[in-house]
Amino acid sequence: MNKTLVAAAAITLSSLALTSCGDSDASSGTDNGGSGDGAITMGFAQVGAESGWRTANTKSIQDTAKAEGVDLKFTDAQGKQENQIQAIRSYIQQKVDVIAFSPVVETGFDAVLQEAKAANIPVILTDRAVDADPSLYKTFLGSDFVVEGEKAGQWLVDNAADADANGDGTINVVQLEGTTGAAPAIDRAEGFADKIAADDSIEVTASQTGDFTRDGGKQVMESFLQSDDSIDVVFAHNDDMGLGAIEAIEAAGLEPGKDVKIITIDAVKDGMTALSEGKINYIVECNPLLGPQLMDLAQKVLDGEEVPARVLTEESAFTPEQAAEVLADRQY
Ligand code: GYE
Repeated sequence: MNKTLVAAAAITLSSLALTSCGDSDASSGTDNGGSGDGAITMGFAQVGAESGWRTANTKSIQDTAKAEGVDLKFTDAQGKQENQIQAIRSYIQQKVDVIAFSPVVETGFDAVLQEAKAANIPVILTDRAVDADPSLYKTFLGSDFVVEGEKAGQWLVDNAADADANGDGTINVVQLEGTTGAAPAIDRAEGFADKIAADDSIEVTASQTGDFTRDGGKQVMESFLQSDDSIDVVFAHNDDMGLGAIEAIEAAGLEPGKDVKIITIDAVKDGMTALSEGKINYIVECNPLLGPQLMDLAQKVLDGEEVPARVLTEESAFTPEQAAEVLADRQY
């Protein structure tokens, strides 16, 4: 293209951009979702469908949007940050009222968050945090993953004597980490390490990512078992990886929950079932039902109301006996 043509094309593009901007400004005056007379349009960029937790989280968001008349544009990023960034960019282009997303990893979102801010589209983080300037998003709704890791570690400290399956006086723990660089993987490992530091006999002897999937947990556990026959405890950053580890432990001729103790996080139905059967020993709850709080926050943000910078979800933890009691009424 010669220079004149490039200049002509640029002018055409900029006038197009101006026209579409003008149009949307006119419509956003009457349909910004915040005035109460128009539906909110929300762009939601989900991590993927890696676990039972994620499936329940997606359902909660979609069901709540439907029930509350929110026009939800939903993308499954299939675990890839670049897909998520692309989805957020397309929501900016579509001029949605509000963008929400659950960041695959903590870093690398600064540029796209700046773009949303420049376009005046508020962003709500759900479930996972980013390591970015907090003025780039309105609020962060989700669990305290450090506390979850601490609860897991504290249970092990409190049950150390039981956990020493081979009675050699040391408790060898293998850790199945979540997705590398994801907030829950970083924070759960940190909280767990902090608590077990209180007992010198507890040691993490191997730690590797299973990417929050059942298959990942199974494969990593298989390789751990092949290279080490003194594993006392598995700490899995989610139920799915713990369930994968159970398969690997059984295939190796060992009894999960007895020969090898298992601690996980999430408390989804499959995990709670294994817990009630004694195959898992302790589960720390992480609540995926964020839909109602998310839609409520979005409405408040669009109404111009102040929202807290951090909204925490309430959670507990379960032993096998408690799992058996609550299982029938479990929504996820
Ligand atoms: O624990 C895991 C999922 O971000 C809290 O992601 C979430 C985690 C959850 O894949 O199962």
